[in-house]
Amino acid sequence: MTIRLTVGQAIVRFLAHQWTERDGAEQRLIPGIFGIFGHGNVAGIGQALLQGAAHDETDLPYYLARNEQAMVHASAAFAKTRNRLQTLACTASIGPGSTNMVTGAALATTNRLPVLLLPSDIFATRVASPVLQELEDPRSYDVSVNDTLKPVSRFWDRIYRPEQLPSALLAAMRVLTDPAETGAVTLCLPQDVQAEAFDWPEELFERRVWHVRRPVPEPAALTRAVATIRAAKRPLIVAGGGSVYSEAEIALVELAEATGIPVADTHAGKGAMPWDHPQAVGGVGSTGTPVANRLARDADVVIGVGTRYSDFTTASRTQFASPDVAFVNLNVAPFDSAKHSAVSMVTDAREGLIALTEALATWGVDDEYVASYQRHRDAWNREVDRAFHLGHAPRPAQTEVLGVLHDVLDPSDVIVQAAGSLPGDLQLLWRANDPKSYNVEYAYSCMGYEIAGGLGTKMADPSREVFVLVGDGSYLMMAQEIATAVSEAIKLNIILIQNHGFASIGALSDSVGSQRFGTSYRQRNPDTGQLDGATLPIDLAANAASLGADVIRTTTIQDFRAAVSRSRASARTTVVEIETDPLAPVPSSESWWDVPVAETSELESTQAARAAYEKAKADQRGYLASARLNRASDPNNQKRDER
Ligand SMILES: Cc1ncc(C[n+]2csc(CCOP(=O)(O)OP(=O)(O)O)c2C)c(N)n1
Ligand SMILES: [Mg+2]
Repeated sequence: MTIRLTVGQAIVRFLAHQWTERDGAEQRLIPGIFGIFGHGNVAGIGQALLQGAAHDETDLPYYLARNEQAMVHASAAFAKTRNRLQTLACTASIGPGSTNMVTGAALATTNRLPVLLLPSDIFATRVASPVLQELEDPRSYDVSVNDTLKPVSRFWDRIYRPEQLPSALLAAMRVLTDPAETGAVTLCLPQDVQAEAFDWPEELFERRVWHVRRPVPEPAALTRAVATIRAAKRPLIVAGGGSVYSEAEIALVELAEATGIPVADTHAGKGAMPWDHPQAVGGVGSTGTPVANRLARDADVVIGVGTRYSDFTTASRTQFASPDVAFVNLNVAPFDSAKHSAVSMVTDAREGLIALTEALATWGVDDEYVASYQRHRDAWNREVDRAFHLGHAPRPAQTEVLGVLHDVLDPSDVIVQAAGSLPGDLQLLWRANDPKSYNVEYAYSCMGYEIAGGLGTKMADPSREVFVLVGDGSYLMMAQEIATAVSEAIKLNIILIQNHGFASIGALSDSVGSQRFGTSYRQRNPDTGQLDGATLPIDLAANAASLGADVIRTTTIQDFRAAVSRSRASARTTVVEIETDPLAPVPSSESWWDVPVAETSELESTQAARAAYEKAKADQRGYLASARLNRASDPNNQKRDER
């Protein structure tokens, strides 16, 4: 039996019948679709969505976004909240509508988050070429602007003929639902092909359940990992996003408690172990806590669980500083598992942790090691309390803003963030009780993710209050999804931190000798010819109000505290603005980040920064030593076995 449908109608019907299953629980893989219509998709996917909703009862709700980049961010945030078991699709028109999705796709792929992109494309028949928004590459008519989505997609295809669609759809679903391969998946849909009819085999539209695999470690890999860990005196676990997506929180705590090993985390792994667990030592790396960073500096074995070891995690390969440091990596992706010459366990995080706990049953670290990091941890927690209640004047410090949020928010409320000085402050100071309360996108650190990401987060879990933290720079880059939140009655709390420019890049600029050049929002000064005139007479709160949000302006921490409570209690999207001092002090991470400084310069500030840079750079490591060989000859191998 066949069913006659257009390509657009077939895609919509197919997507409505895709499910995922893990641990026996089934859920729709794609429970909705974002879009912005243009001539590329209005008559194709657009018609199919209308017909699906009106006549076929195809359950694929449509959400109208305001910017294509933002709709991909929202879908990525949705997928992150749903542990990659579900995501949203995005339909865009041809040309700019589609290229607007490139940044979103890159964000999804770097963060290992599934999103399904359906950019429209130029006519397959080419009879009317060049069409509106066609690139027209003189070297090849086979090139379109959608080719820019290739390097940022984990699967990319263009459907020139209806016959190609079934296999492309199946490949797309496989990549979306594979924990090791997942990321942006792109199916380019020429606008004529979207409207073309075809007789599809009925089975294409049957309910399909995609099992999300949990690979178990190879016994030999487990043996190697256990031997390496047993030889360790000062091991440290680094919990990354993989430990969250695999729902390995309990397994992580069990391994830590059974062995005494402390647990540090990355942005994506934050909250995998609750902050107040005595073995949780906070973020590690360039913006990590001094507790985790001191442990990292001395660690002899680093156990990476579902981490991609970004330069922020390794402090550009300086944080794990012991000369013979060995890595044991648990990762579902061989690509990540093999990093830093590790003893590699290609495994689902939860399965790998359970296997390690069992195999290490009689082993543990020395009591003195535990006592020492816990003493340091207690002192650090007092330091965080101090930063939360700094009393900085006349304008408050950003750390005090975080202090108020820490006091007022419910532990289950969600923080959404991505770029600026906030990710650093949050990784250093924020106390996450569970991983779903912390959605900081720090693989792509994309200004503009914040509000769009908040939207996707709230759509994925309406039961939690979502707090978007956004700097003035990032707000200016992408605030338009407030309109979407208002139209869909999706309630967001948006904390807008006004510090008149880039506090983050200003501090970075200072540290590399570039004197904060071009990092604050100022008018051009006729006397100097530079952007160092008066602060700008712009009103972002008024902008938010114009988009339909309720707005509360605050200047003092006391007012801010009351405003956050009011916003939280309100049913409507509310923006709370606070002006902060971008130069207020923040506790040190005792770490480094590799940002190259000009090797030759006429500026003294740059010369001084270069000297400091070269000194720090000397500590950079290759992490090339084979961990297994280093450990095999360790005389401590058996000593602590039966304690
Ligand atoms: C799309 C994008 N462009 C540029 C950057 C580089 N960048 C990182 S932080 C930042 C400034 C952010 O300013 P704001 O949102 O006001 O935060 P603040 O630094 O003041 O905390 C810039 C330009 C980025 N991360 N993303
Ligand atoms: Mg700013």
